[in-house]
Amino acid sequence: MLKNTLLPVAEFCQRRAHFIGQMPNNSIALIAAGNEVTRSNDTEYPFCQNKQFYYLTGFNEPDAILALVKTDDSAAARSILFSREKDQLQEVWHGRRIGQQRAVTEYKFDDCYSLADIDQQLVALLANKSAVLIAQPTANDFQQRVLNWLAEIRKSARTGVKAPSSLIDCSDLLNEMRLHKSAAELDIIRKVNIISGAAHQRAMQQCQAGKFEYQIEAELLHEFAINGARQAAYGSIVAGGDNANILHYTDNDDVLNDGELLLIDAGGELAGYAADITRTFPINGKFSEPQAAIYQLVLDSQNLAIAATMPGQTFAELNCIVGEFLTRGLYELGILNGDLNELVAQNACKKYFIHGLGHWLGLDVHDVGDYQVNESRQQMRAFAPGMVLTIEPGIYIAKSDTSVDEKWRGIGVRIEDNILITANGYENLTVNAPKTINEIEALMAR
Ligand SMILES: [Mn+2]
Repeated sequence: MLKNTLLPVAEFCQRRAHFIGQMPNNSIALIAAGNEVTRSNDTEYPFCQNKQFYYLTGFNEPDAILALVKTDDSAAARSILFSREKDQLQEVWHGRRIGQQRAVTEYKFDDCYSLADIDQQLVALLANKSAVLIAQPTANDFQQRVLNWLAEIRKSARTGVKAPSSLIDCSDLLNEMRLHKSAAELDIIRKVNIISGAAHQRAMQQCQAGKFEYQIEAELLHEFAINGARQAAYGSIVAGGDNANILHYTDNDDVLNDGELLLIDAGGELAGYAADITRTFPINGKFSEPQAAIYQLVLDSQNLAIAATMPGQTFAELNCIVGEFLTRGLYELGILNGDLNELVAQNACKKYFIHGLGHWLGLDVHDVGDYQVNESRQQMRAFAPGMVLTIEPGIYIAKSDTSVDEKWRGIGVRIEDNILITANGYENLTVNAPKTINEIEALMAR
């Protein structure tokens, strides 16, 4: 295992070899690590590695650059890392560095050089190559640095040296690789789902009217961190009552009111991989009748979508299934009025189900990978074994919505699970976060 990655180094070597196999002949790919970002004066935000760089290296230091150099033979290609030098004083103050030697022995790069040598080395490596590949997203100044290296080579044009003529964004190649998870990646995603599910359980058990949203957030973060998921994968949404109707609510500073629902959308990050789970439950432990009606409708729609998840299925089709089901359900509850067939044809539930049904999940919480969004913006990508995605229907009725009966107002419900596509169907990775009304009420009664 490579430290902090929970993956064998061979997995990163395979990824580089696979990527190199798809690079054009006589090209070089330059993939940059993330940089540290100032939070306040001389302190930084917790470092988050650039995920494209991390995927190919497992190397977790800032500022490094990976160069994959391919001539006309993949077997002769070289993986070269540029990284920070060992520095006793810096390491005493700021932490240990891997250094160049261990980058070669432990991370299995063919060569590793100090960042101090990068200008000279890269100008030599880039000379007479046909193409340079970079991967978005990358820091803006990195693109400028690439252009500067190319300009440096052009200065020697009269000696016969030629600079690469094309600069290609290779993120599609990487994104496509990242969309299909390996067995070892799936083990990590399973683990972080269990940790995150336990955090949702803890939130339900600790919830009480009069507490503040941030106190429940603290319970989630505790459960993530104590199990090794040191960071949340994204800003936790802990939204009581009408706050649930703000989709990306992260203020988390309101008091929790008796009789209202609490929507929590939170997942930990383990070895770079995210979980993304949403649960909605009554603050006092018992669903009111209108809350239960909306909750059961959303849950039934989610179960319907999950049951239809299998290889060959698409988000577009699942959105249709859930759209029709929610529209019929809202009509039966008297929340949507008019001609049922027309409402279904218009997908009228969109008034209350205001986001898409789900997204890819992996190193990024909204993971990379083409949805094949066509002109009508339909998500036609066929699911295949090894893809991981979320299924997260929701119904949001704002407190200010006077078009519905008062009893529905201020109810916001979302239920989100993480689903792996398998050869025969699916595996629900979100196994320990209570979801039925009975399970939730039983856990909260204890
Ligand atoms: Mn999500």
